[in-house]
Amino acid sequence: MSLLIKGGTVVNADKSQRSDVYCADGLIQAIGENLDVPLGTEVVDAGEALVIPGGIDPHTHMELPFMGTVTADDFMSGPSAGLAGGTTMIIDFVIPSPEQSLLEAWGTWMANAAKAPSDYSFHVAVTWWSDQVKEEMGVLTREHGVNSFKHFMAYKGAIMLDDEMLLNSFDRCQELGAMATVHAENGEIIYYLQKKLLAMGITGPEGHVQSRPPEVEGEAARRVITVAGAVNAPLYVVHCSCKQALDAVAEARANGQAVYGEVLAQHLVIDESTHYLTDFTQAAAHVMSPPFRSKEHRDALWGGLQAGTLQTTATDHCAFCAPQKALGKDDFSLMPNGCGGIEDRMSILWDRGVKTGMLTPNDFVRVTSQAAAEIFNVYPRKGSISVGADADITVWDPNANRTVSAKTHHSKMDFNLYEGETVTGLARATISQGKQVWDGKELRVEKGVGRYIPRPTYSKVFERVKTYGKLNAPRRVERV
Ligand code: URQ
Ligand code: ZN
Ligand code: ZN
Repeated sequence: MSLLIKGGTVVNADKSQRSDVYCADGLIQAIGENLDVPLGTEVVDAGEALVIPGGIDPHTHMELPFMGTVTADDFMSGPSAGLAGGTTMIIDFVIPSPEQSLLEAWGTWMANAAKAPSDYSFHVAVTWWSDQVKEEMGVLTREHGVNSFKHFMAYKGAIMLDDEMLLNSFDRCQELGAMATVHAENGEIIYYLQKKLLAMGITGPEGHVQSRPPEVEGEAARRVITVAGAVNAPLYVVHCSCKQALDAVAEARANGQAVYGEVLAQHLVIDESTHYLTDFTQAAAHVMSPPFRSKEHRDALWGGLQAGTLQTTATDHCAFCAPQKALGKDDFSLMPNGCGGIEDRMSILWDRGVKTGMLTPNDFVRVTSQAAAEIFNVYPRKGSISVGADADITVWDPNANRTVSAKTHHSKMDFNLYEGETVTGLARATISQGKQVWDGKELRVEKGVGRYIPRPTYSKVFERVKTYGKLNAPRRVERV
């Protein structure tokens, strides 16, 4: 199976060049002009389009059991929707129940993901703490290629961790050479405000956003950055949604701390007013955590992405349909939290970021693919158009446009955050493992050909944490 992408401009995060790309055996074999390729090689015409590394979405939840239901997209439909949008790899989450063996949960998620049509990997959530958890984290890094562990500071009474558990787990991450990642919202304040709002009779989706003001996210971000610094653990803050979280990440990075930030496409463009829509189904469809914010916050997030304070973009694709959201029809705190978006992330970033001049095409590649590959240590196998890299490639048409709709998207969700929006920039073709799986109109995916991608520990972020952090440089005084 060999394929030649002809006539395009190869765009990596560091440079762009007009080149053809020859793929065979699932790998990029040659990049250049007038390549000599075997007879029978399939040709994909990329004339005038950009040839970019397939998108990597470092934050998705396929088949996640959560808040009394299971997300609507499974490991076949979700990644297929991603392929139609130019995303060729996801990093999903194994989320054990408290007291559940991490290894047992690992086995469940690996079985679920076996149906995937494209490559995937897993962050593993630490949802409780014990010597067993500590031991299993070691097994997961040594034997299963896990190099990132997720921690939730929200969702009290479910998967929320306290500071002591965070310290234990972050210290273990540092010891193992693994990245600690975190959902930073103060779950105690949220829980308290939820009860107060419900007691006032505020039971609709508008209660969700009022129980999670940006200060609640900012406090958790600052606290978790301090916790990570105390044990010298590199930290990745997922779905930064507000100025307060962004400022916390920026300050930590300016202090030389190994802190990284992620922003979701939807947090860059969707407004908090969606939580106050009078149509319940529409308002409920927007319930995710952290909630959507005002323009001031969105402008700050765009600035953070431009400045490199935020390194990656993701979707947190956690799809619940209207009947599932209705579980919270009388009590917003029972409404399954999550929105979709895996198919639209790259078009949104191009339309609102590159077309408006906030991001260059090279930035676009960095924030949709390369940065995630580097941080989670699969670069340059993933996140680059380079000889020897996996042939996960998107032929990106910077001028074509499409109108987004749940009627035409490939997710199983009955709703689309960007419904009716016409966006410029789309995947004219998507290549996965050297095979064209999307041609701009049809998916040609094959169930189960996706591979689990192991991620080695000690990514380059660990080059910045060789010495102890400012908070705990150990020093001993010899006294006579
Ligand atoms: O918190 C998350 O990241 C998961 C449970 C998805 N839901 C959400 O509202 N972000
Ligand atoms: Zn989260
Ligand atoms: Zn999530």
